[in-house]
Amino acid sequence: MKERRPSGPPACRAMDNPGYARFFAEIADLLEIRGENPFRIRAYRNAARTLETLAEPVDELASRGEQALVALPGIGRDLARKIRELARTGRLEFLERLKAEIPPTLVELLEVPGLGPRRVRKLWQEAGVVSLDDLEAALAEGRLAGLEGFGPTLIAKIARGLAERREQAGRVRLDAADRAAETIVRQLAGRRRGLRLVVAGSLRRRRETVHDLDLLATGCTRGLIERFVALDGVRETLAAGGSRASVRLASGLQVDLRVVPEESFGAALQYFTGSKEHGIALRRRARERGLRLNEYGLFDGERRIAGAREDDVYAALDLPPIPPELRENRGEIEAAEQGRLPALVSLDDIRGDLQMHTTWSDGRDTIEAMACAARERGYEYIAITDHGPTVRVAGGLDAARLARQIEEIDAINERIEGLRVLKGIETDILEDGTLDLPDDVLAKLDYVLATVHTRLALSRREMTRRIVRALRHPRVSALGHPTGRLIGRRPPYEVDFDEIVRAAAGEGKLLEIDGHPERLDLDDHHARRAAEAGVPIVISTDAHAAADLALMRYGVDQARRAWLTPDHVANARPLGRFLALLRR
Ligand code: DGT
Ligand code: ZN
Ligand code: CA
Ligand code: CA
Repeated sequence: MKERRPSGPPACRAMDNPGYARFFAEIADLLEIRGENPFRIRAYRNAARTLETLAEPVDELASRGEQALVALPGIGRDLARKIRELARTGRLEFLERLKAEIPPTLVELLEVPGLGPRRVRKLWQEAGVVSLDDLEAALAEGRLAGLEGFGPTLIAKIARGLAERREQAGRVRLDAADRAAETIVRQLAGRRRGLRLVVAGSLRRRRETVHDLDLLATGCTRGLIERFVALDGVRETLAAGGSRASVRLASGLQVDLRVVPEESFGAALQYFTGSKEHGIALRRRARERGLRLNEYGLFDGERRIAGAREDDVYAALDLPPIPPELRENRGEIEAAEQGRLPALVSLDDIRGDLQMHTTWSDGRDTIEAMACAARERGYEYIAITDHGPTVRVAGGLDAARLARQIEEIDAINERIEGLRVLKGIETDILEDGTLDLPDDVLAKLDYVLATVHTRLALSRREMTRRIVRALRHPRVSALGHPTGRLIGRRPPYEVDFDEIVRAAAGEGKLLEIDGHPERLDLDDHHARRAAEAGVPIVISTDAHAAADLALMRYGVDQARRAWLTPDHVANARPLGRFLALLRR
């Protein structure tokens, strides 16, 4: 399911429903930090939830007048007026006044895992912590240990969260980086045949986040640097010379462009694709052969023996081409040398998508629309996995509605040729490891995806026991987004991953790579470990609209970084063999 994002910049034109919800959630946070009346706080939280999950655009309701808003659950006159103020102006005076009354850096503390408004208040009032820097200092000096409610586990979690935040700072998600790169390449090289402009760096390696874009150009590059720094989206030119330039986009993302001669293009591509560690290992290999490798080529003395093509650089070092996703110095050079490089799974191998939501819960498109989109992608099968009843804010299905959905899927399977729609559910794993739907209901389904959405703060032991119990449930097919992380926003929950892998292997269950670029969960390390232990991996999109089925490429990218071949991937199998896997 999708989750609430921390508040973004105030919108000024049309705002979507989650946009409205964020304002009210922020008010609730601020009131709570100030220690105000709990009922008042709850009223704002309820309003946020109502607005977030409303089927109709809040914009439209607001334009119809106060009455239309007051008719919503939990929205009274005062809230209705605030919603209309937001719709009109994109701002809320009340929120701005609240903000003015507390230190502005205080809200950043809310983004640290483990810190909610109540704890932030305590930090502020009792330890004088009003910023992330203060928090870091307080942690370093051991000053949090004295605070009531701040036990060693919580303090460790805060410290880890803070470190991760610092590391993540300034990194953008893979999908955002893709969009930025595609726009730039289209604008600069769109119809120019003689110009080669390609992406290198972490984006080419398909890392889940990237710090900056590295572009390489060769061929007809006259005027390219000038056109690059003058692009629409450029906010600032950081450096510009004859053969290279760096700019910062309006989004904050830095982009480096290097122009290289054609005879060096392959060597430069190899160098700037990285990773740094892979590059170092490769240059060592060159040195061991009495050669010298740099971004201009591979040299034997003064003579360039490779450089124009990347594959030639590897070949001259007695290696087959190594896919960029593997270039992290995690054994890929040894594997290449021994002819053991995996034949990585690719998007074309994928025959089905096994996690998606429809208008039955929090998705935007109907089952039929999802099915048609899947067929257009050439899939053989999909599973509809709306939420079970626990995720009420997402319109989760109870047994009665699920029964009706099953009938609808039967009817669609009658109508649609060439695609099988599997009946599924994303059932919640409750705190004790039981599921949120009864066994006889689950028994009617083809595919049961079990996931954790609530009570994420359990101890490692409790969380492990909870998930292992769910994996042992005879009706469960797979564990979805197994670690619960949200990239840049929430670290994985505490869990003994090896224990999860053992349970999945023992029970014949699948582990998922949720390919949504916000999750990519399992990540590359985890997925590799699971696959090596013999657990089949299922790659899905967690689509909330038909267009989201295209997110499959991100799941596949992550799978490739995990060294997975089609054999490791459950949904690279034809339907019959996929179903056989579930029946083991
Ligand atoms: P990022 O931008 O942090 O997401 O990751 P990368 O891998 O794109 O790193 P970046 O942009 O700093 O550099 C691009 C590539 O250039 C990097 O993967 C390898 C190469 N490179 C950059 N700096 C160094 C260096 O100091 N030593 C070596 N060996 N290679 C470097
Ligand atoms: Zn979910
Ligand atoms: Ca980079
Ligand atoms: Ca760079």
